[in-house]
Amino acid sequence: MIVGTAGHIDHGKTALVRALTGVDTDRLPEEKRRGISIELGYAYLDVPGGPAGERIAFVDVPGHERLVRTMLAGATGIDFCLLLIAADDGVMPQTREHLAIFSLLGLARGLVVVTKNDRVPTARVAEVRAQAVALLVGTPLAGAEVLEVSSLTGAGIDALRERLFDAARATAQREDPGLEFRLAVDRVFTLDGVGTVATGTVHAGRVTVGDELEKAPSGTAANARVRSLHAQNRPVQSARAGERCAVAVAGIAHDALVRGQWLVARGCGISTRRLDVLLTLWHDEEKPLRSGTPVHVHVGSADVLGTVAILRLLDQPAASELDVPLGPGASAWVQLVLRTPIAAWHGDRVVLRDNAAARTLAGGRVLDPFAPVRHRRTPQRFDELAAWSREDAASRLEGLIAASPDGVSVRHWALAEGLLPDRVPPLTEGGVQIHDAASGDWVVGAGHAAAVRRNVLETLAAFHAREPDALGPDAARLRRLAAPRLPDALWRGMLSTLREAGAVVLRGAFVHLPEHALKLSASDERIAQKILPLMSEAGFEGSWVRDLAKDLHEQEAALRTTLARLAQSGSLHQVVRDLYFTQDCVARLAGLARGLAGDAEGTLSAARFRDATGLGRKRAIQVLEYFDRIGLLRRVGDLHRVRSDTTLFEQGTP
Ligand SMILES: Nc1nc2c(ncn2[C@@H]2O[C@H](COP(=O)(O)OP(=O)(O)O)[C@@H](O)[C@H]2O)c(=O)[nH]1
Ligand SMILES: [Mg+2]
Repeated sequence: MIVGTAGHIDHGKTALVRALTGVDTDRLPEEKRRGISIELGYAYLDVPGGPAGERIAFVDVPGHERLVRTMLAGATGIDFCLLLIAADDGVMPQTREHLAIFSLLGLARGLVVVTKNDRVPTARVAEVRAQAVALLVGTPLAGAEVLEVSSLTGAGIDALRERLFDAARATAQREDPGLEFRLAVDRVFTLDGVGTVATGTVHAGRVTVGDELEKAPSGTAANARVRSLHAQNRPVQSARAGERCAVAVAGIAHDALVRGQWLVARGCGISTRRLDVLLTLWHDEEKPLRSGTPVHVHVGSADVLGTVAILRLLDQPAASELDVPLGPGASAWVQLVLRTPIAAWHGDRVVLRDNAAARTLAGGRVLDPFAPVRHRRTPQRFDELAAWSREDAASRLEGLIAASPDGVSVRHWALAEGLLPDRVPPLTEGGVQIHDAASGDWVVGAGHAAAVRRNVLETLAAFHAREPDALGPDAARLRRLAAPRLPDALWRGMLSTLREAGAVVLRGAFVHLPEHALKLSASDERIAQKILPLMSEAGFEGSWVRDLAKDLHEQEAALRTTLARLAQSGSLHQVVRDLYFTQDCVARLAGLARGLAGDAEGTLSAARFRDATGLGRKRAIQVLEYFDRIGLLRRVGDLHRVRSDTTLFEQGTP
């Protein structure tokens, strides 16, 4: 269990930790000289009779109003708070502010301790006690026990220690929700012979010596291996959520890691600049909070600047207009838009302070760390946020699948939760699951998948009715018509599911309903029989209508009509006017283009294509432009890329 102190400067926080543990947490020379705490201090206490080795960690925070930022870096992740009030002074500004912070962090476990009771008459202690009880009203700590102590005489210290032991025993029995490891870094230093050491609170999961970790926010991907560990100030093989931990890491220089960053299980690092959170404005705050307000955002041990965008006030169903402010004590879904990227996960606590870092305004918890830039106030998005608000992970995923017509990326969701994608709970609700090599698993709810299928089939039917002489739209066009917002991987998956089920037919670039087949006349068939061998001989060069007419002794105009029909039926391709290629030849050219554009460079120039095919420059360009037109390639400046959404000429596609 981690216990945090709270309270105004000079109210005896450091003295109390010393009385409880024997440790003076004011270690810095400046702290000694000025007699105040500047940095976070740590002390530990063994719990008798608890599970083997159970220990309490104390995080002693500075009380100075200028040091609330430091206080916050130590406050997130604690389990239990000791709110101190000196009997002589009574309630003071940072008593209120620290209480606000712990309340906004959602902390409901704690005690009030009236200190320095050796200094005042009993009547005064009773007065301060009454002040404390009144102060807690309306906070999660309302009704918490109030104890009286003197760190000078030791009165009341044993009783307080016993209370803490009881709380620690209860904490140790809590269940592990199965999240991956993450530690909010609050200090980094180097030790001779050990290297880089980062200390912080383990917010989730477990870590063991030898584990592979990474730094978050990710970006400058720095990988690390755990050399050795201390948990609650003792060398250990393994540490877990709710412990103060020092991790010696190999692979990260000490200056590459700072307070505010995280060490996380390999594969769990994220980086985000938009958080959708459930936010509550502190009930004692005088002014309402408006969209556009610049704020300090505290998450984990990080403090970054950002702005608030109110998405929707809660408990006020009608009010979703943009300019309705959040009143004191009220809650809302808001988006925090950050100036610098941070790492944050679902469920993480957030505290907002004003722009000048002088006042604590609001607090809440992260719903979705990958908040969208657009469509952030739509009914669908509100359904998603309602799903994110559910109690357990499996039910959140189910809710998201139900709320998202365009499917859910399981990898993305798992990252947001702080899970590895392969640890995702089994899905109970039926849905279409699609695996994509690049982006992992996707799920579309059964109802939404059926709607996409219906849409594709109806779009095709309408297309055939409108253009009976065309084979069908190409796959890229069909997607724009039928499912424009569906992610690439899902579109490809849905289309091949439809093909495998025989609901649609793919021919080269084109998609059509199985019952829609172009009728070729007997003379078309006869001509087709004769031209195919000639065209195969022509290979990558293609065949001109005029030359074919000459070779076959056919009328050029009649042959032109026949070839156009054969192209519509998908057995030939007209690359430029009057120049035709066989399906087989185009498939081979497409294979080359895919191969070349899929290599290290990722793009394809006309020159490389010319060299690979042996074509002249002009023809090579014509073929590439044809591939752009039918949606296999996309032109980027002078180069071409394979479109990520295309299924054209993939292996196994006719
Ligand atoms: N008489 C008396 N003095 C105390 C007590 N607790 C702390 N002090 C004194 O109050 C001053 C501030 O204490 P400190 O623990 O540094 O306060 P902090 O700023 O809240 O950490 C020090 O001079 C302490 O010796 C107490 O219970 N009784
Ligand atoms: Mg102190």
